[in-house]
Amino acid sequence: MEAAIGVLVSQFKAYAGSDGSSDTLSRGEFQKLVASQLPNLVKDAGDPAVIDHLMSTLDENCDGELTFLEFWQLVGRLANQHGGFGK
Ligand SMILES: [Ca+2]
Repeated sequence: MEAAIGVLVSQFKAYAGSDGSSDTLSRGEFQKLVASQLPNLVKDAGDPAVIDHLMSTLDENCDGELTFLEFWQLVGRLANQHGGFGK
């Protein structure tokens, strides 16, 4: 699990660092991360409407950027579905 957390953090930082603040994901950075890192777990990852919807459900303070903790909710949801844990 520690290795998995390390991967999540380093990948988040790599994508967050491409424009603006290196601590948060812009919409564009989020789209790139989802398309390349989560192509199977996120259905229709290439659809801009899917990205907009996900972004709006994750961006709790509605500032157009995802902090790690905002992004982390998606990891939890996907892992929950992947594990078949239900709601
Ligand atoms: Ca935010």
